[in-house]
Amino acid sequence: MMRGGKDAFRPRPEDHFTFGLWTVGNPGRDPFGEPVRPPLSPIVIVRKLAELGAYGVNLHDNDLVPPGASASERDKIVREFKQALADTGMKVPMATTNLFSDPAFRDGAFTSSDSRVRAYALQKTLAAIDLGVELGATTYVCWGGREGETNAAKDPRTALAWYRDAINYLCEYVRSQRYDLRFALEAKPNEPRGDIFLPTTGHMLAFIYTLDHPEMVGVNPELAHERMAGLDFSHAVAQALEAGKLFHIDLNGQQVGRFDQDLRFGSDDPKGAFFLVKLLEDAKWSGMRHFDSHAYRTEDESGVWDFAAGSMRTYLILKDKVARFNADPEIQQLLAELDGGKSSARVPFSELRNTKFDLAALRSRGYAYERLDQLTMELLLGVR
Ligand code: GCO
Ligand code: MN
Ligand code: MN
Repeated sequence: MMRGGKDAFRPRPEDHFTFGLWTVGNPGRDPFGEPVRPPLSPIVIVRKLAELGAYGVNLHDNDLVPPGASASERDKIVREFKQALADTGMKVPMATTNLFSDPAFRDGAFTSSDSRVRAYALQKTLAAIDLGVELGATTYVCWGGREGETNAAKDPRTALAWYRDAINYLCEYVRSQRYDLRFALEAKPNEPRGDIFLPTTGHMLAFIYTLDHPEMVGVNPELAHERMAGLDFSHAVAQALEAGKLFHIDLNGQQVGRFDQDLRFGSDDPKGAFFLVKLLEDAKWSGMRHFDSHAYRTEDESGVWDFAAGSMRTYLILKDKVARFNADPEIQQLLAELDGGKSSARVPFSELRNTKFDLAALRSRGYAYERLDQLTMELLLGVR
């Protein structure tokens, strides 16, 4: 449906927009500078995002419970956080573990050369799974931010086997607890210095089918991560959708060939963002539209909320453009004219062997993609 009226692009919980506590909570620290914003408490984040029309928040264990908190401190924090969720109707659909901040993970977590670190990473993840499930999460993201720092130390095959053992162990834990939880593996090609094992969504998909319980594991593709590798994000997401493996998605903005920028969704490459929204909406994907991005370092708190509101608004504007694209007679006419015959996929080999093709016609035809693309651009630029 195309939207009209003055609240046309106002987000609502049914739109399934979520933010990480770490995204709006990002204080603006970067490799060259200190934080520029004071920390925001998880409760303030929940209340403000609810006001803006989000569906929920996602979190790493330590976004909510600081490392080293005692059991009673943990329980108090969780109780107060749950109260904020109940007061606002906000949900926690996804949870994850911080396996990258602690210096213990300097050689990775599931692929650290030190088996004690690998065991500690699993112990931390079991506790974080319990926390996520307690908050209602049904998706658990695994992102290996520090897996793969240097090749001198280990055979990558060994590291991948450790990685596999870890995910298998976690699946076994979830089964033993009878949790309603699925894993979503998030690929990223590299950090500023280190490479990361399983660098793209395609690598993750191949890896999943080597696990003990592939049915419990899907992917969490991130726009910025595929773009960093110079890839077309929609193609990665389409492959995941087709395989029934799109369990979650991280939306943001990113220029090709840079380290991750985590820009506001659609603020870079709006055309790519449009085709992504088109893919998700045409597929009627029912999952969460999660924004894994943060405000410019120039911003104060009000700029952070402008960033959050803008992320959702841009998605809804693009969704409206998708409806216009799908209803545009000229665009639809061009699409309808594309195919000139029947597919050979199922015809008997003998029939295909004897088919006569008008090769002169096939060789000389034009596809009118210039017109189609220009019409798409005019629609996006607001003159159509
Ligand atoms: C990054 C990642 C993270 C993960 C998050 C959830 O580049 O820093 O995208 O933001 O998504 O840790 O696992
Ligand atoms: Mn990222
Ligand atoms: Mn991410």
